[in-house]
Amino acid sequence: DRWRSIDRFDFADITYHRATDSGAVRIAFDRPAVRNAFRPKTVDELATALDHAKRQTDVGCVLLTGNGPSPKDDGWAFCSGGDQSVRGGSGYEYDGDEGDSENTGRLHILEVQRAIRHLPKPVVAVVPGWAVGGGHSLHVVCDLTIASREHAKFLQTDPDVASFDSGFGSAYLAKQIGQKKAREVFFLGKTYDADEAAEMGMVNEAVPHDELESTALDWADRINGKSPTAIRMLKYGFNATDDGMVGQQVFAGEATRLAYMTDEAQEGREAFMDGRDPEFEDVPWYY
Ligand code: 1HA
Repeated sequence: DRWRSIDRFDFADITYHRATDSGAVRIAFDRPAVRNAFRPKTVDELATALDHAKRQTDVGCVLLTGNGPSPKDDGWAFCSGGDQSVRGGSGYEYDGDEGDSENTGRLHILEVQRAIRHLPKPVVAVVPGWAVGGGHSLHVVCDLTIASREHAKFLQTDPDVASFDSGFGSAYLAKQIGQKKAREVFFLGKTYDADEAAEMGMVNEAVPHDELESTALDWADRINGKSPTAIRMLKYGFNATDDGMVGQQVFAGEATRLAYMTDEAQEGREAFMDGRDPEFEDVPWYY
């Protein structure tokens, strides 16, 4: 088998695997009976797994997918968005003692979107079935999307259930497929298959269902063969133009990291520690 389970977290709503022979991890929604809808606990687990994946310096790619098929009807899903059965007056609510003591409704899938956006390595949405509502928006924010030709279906139901992702889910989607198409996705709520979604530009490739996971792993292998610094700077460069000052901050942070690796930076630090003036005379003013 090409995957081993990462068991240390004891997740209930997701599964988390590490590739046995490459720097890829696989995070999967594991609520197939409800088309992999997320409840607050699911979102917490997703955030934990993404944070762990971020910190693995030998992991260069995250695959985000949905387990299936459903035990009820064999249906496949990536994710059907927020679990409507736990939606309360101000967001999605924990069902027990977990989470906040006040149990205010949560919309923290948006924090996960930002985690994906800022993750210093590509995240690939691997879509085996339905990508709907907040699940659709998650695939949109991922760096790449690969989808099952037979089973993947893309649908925006947000306005049907009186919800709206006016951030990445719609505005960033418009950057991918154009304004008219993005407004069609939200205002008409049509369902698109994988080939149509690829034609529109929100899916990179539609592949036979049987080859979905192996192709995704091949993509992860390709990414892992490239320069980590170059991939990271490219991802943040792609983001920066749409992310305002935060995009600049993230990109600049990586520039700072590179600068810290120079003799010049070492001299700055050492001079301070030695209590003397820094000697930058030998540093060229590059042009
Ligand atoms: O927009 C946001 C946000 C915006 C800003 C900030 C935060 C946000 C957070 C979340 C969201 C949203 O995600 S809003 C959009 C919520 N999602 C939906 O409106 C999708 C609802 N589901 C469907 O439209 C359909 O179920 C489906 C197109 C995904 C699949 O249809 P299908 O194949 O006909 O299956 P279906 O029979 O409808 O569903 C299978 C089972 O899964 C059903 O349960 P059962 O009758 O077997 O007991 C169904 O109720 C359940 N299910 C599916 N989706 C959800 C769900 N249960 C709870 N929540 C769901 N989202």
